[in-house]
Amino acid sequence: MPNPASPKAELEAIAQAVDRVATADAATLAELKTEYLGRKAGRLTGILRSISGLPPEERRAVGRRANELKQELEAAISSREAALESEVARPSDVDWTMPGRHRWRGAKHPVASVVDEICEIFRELGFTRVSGPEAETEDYNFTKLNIPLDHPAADEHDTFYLGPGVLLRTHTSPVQARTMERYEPPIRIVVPGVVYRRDPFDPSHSPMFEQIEGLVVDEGVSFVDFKAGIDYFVKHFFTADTAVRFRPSFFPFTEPSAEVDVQCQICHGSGCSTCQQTGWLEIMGCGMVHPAVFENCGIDSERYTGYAFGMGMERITMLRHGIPDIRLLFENDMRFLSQFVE
Ligand code: 2NM
Repeated sequence: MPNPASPKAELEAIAQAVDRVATADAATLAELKTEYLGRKAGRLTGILRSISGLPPEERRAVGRRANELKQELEAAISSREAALESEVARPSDVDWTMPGRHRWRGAKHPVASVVDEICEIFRELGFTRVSGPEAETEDYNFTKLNIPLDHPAADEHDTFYLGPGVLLRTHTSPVQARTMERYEPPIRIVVPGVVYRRDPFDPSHSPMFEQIEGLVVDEGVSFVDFKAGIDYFVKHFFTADTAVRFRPSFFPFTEPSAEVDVQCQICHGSGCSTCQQTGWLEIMGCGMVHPAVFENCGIDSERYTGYAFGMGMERITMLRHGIPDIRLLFENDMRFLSQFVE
């Protein structure tokens, strides 16, 4: 190492080394260490050694600066050494290619999501979401709804009886009946809930399924209000350009009654296996509430009119997601359900 012309100039050159240390790789760091702090030929070592030979007026300033730099440089070198060491240690300590342990997150069942979505659409129209008991009486489940007990629906063959006159509700309509008994019109409610029917499990049936039924009761409610309400729902749940049609039908609790079809969401009306080549999918039953139902529930049928509707949630969930078998919605197989994590 050549002796510097001026120790001050050499010290300033050495000061640059601190920055180089900060980014040096292991080999460069070793070289820098020798170059500046080497016991025999280190540049800083040389300066420190030369202090006693300097003119007295320079000694103090050069000595202080040289010691300062030595401390700085040593600190920078050891912190860089520590950083490099931890980098080098990583691959041997940890397998960075190992998949992370993911945190388990629950999610809504696809049927529950559809129920919430539909209730929200009706909420926009002023409907309140209500619920009621799953174990019911024959009176609320059938009689008050204008379904005679000799109707096939009331047969033990179709209904789960818990005891004489007590059963698992076959629809959520008993909640509508209880609401009409308890509250003055205007009434606008949607009632989601599970219902029970003695059907065997197959690709399109389940003995327990989720339904939403709705009811509107007020003065002057007409078939036009009813069609507008259903149309609003369909266009918001499906798409704004989904065609809707009403087909005459029969229910004991409504008159007139209808079935609502929407344009097939799969083929858009041209015909496919989902819509059995008709281009239409049935999504709900509905109608104007039968005056006998109003009278059975304490509502003046001369003063009030109303409409009601009911739809199966599993069926609509299947349409929405293209699910081919209703049983998938009850098995709780995580490989299936995890596809619906939002
Ligand atoms: C449907 C179809 C048509 C309905 C009727 C009533 C009540 F209680 F107001 F009379 N609730 N729900 C109804 C009407 C349900 O489901 C396919």
